[in-house]
Amino acid sequence: MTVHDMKHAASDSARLEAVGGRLSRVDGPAKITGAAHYAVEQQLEGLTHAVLVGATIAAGKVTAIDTRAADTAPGVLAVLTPDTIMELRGASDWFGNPPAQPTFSPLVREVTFSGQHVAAVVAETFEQAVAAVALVKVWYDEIPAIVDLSDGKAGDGIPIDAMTKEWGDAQAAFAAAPVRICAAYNTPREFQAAMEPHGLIASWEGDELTVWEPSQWLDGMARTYAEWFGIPFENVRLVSPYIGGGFGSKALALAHSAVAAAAARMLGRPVKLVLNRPQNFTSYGGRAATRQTVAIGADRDGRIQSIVHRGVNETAVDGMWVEPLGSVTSIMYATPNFSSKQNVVRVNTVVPGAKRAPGENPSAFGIECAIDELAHELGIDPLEMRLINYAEQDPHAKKAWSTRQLREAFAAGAEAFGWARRSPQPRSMRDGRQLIGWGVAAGTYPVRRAHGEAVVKILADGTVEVESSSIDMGQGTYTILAQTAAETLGVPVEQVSVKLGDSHFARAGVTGGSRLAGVMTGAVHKAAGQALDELIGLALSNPRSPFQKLQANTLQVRDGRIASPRGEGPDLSIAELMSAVGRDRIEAKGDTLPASTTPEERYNNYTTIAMSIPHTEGEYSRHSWCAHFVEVRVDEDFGTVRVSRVVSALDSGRLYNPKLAESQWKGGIIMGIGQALLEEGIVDRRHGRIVNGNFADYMLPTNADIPDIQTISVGIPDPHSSALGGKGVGELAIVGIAPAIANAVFHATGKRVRDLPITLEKLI
Ligand code: MCN
Ligand code: MOS
Repeated sequence: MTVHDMKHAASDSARLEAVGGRLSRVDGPAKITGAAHYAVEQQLEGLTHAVLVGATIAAGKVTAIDTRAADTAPGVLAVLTPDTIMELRGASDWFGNPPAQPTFSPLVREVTFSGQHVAAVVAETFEQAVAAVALVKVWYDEIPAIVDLSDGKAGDGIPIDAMTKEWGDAQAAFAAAPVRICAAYNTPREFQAAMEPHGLIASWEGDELTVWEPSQWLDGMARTYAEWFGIPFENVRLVSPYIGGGFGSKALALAHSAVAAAAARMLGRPVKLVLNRPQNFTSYGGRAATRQTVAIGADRDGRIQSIVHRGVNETAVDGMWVEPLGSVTSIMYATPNFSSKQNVVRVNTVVPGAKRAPGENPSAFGIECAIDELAHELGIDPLEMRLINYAEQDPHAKKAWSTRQLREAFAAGAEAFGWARRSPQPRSMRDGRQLIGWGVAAGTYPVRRAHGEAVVKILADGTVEVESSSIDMGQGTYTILAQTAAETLGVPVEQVSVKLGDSHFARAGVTGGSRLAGVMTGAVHKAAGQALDELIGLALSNPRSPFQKLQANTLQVRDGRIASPRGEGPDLSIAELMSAVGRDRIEAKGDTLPASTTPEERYNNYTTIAMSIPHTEGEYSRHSWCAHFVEVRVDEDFGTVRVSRVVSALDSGRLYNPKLAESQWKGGIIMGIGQALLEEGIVDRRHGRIVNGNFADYMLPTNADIPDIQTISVGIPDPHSSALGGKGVGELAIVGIAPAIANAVFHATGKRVRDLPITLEKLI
């Protein structure tokens, strides 16, 4: 090693622990060695096992349930039905709105979707419960169901007026435009498909409930459990130290959670209930199927005159999910005239839910394919087309962007990809039997902001603990919060331990909408700053402190040692100082809420999303941005599509940890490749069953499907988006990747596939 290398290595390792350093995941070793215990791996004395019985019809009534054989099967403790399970109180929704019904049964008599829970068996062992479930007989009175969006009976659906966005006169301007395109784009029902299935262990002691459950929102879910059972919020403890993926599906306490908690209450023993893989496709909602039409009118130079957009998504018969399809459409390009409206159609499904970038993801599929179609129509390069219509401000909110490095993203991505060498005509690039296609698309995700709270403790031995009820489902929360505390306090990162995933820690809001990193680095920075002030104050003023005689104004902590900034006087480790002044800990609780916040507002801030701060609040419109460049190779004879290269340039503002941000972006791109080419929930038209509800038939990308992916960060610190200048990372990169692939497939083949996934039969 040369001196230069050594210096380089030293400064690299110094940078690692700072915010912005490429520190590897601090939770990595625990996961690899198996030391990390996931929620349902808890070993509890007297643990019992519950297994659910799902409805085999999509609509109708349960007319009878025969539990006799199951009741007497070995090990069975209870067979629960709508008649025997305890009723629970209705709980408020995630906005904090009061419940629609005062009470409900977690097992249903009225069936509104296939797989809905109608009964459950609790037994001493899991195997006994599974065996007894097979003995439960259920009779139904089946009525016709509307199984999906394509069902003729579904009609046009219900308008969601709150989604309407309009300015100018879009219809007239479209009619008058010299160049027009109009097309329909469809996305199927898709699932989050997290590796770790949903499940929980519920355990009661008196009126206190402990739930070990993978969760993206401990405080929100604890509120729901408290309301279901009519017990104080403080009586519920949710524990979720590690999560094997959530992708939006683990933010709410669900019907199966209610069954397990009710069963545990009734039996007086802890109950474990884990959904099997097929149940993971029916017990909570994936991404709703969507249909959109996008009409764009432009002049002959490619300048957009009007966009008319209509969208519809499926929702449930007894629950409302709106997948905002106009979200990207309304902000990506400058247009003087715009109209976007959205409907929902009720179908017999579990209520759809959030899947990574709900709204933005399918929205981008519509507008980013449509802009490509317009470019082709006009003979303009699709990248040039996007620059011609670049929105210099938010066209909908009419506000300045806080930061928008999208032009930089287009430039950096095009350069790294070699876009200039693209031959414009479809089917004009090939390699033997393979048609080669190059496509581009943009993506965006709003900066969702909220308030957070954190506790930072400096202990007697100089180590630091950070506590928060926020979570890490693989994004890197443990790591970036360790970096934030280490940098703020001036201690080595190995001295910091981060504790997450316990609702009795300092409260945090939902981990959704890619907000947690911005919220929690801000809260930890604040709490650690308070702890540091207290430490320095103690060193300066405590009579037993060796610094007291120094008469200094301030001190600094570096590498875990405290000294005067000019280097005069003593130089102590934090542990030595703590021992000198006789303190065993310094503890600071920091939050980012205004001091005037009432306790009730504080509670609502963490247990509902009602107090989230709009991304267009004040003077600015805040979003992350990205540009994806994709190469596909299509076998001319077989129509098989392989993505052979992806280059994405992304603006997430300042990165707290580029290594982890890149990993997040790549994860999003990989999910986007799955969405473009593989993923589709297939519904049986007779009984509304998800027929491919397993990991063999619901196709997901594997390593062999994934090419080299290059990500380039083009972000700059954005002071309007978060305390430390970062914007959202987690969902950004899944936005725009499917249309980039669809556009590349068009370039390769001359065939425009507007229905995802792009499977071979649609190409030949
Ligand atoms: N990060 C960064 N610089 C920033 C912002 C973030 O380096 N300016 C990095 C950090 O490592 C941070 C991570 O990116 O931990 C994600 O930060 P953020 O964008 O704030 O997203 P959240 O922490 O709120 O995570 C939720 C987000 C969502 S909403 C979904 S859905 C999703 C996602 O993250 N689900 C995931 N990424 C996932 N990754 C994994 N492995 N598993 C999931 O279920
Ligand atoms: Mo993410 S879908 O907002 O949890």
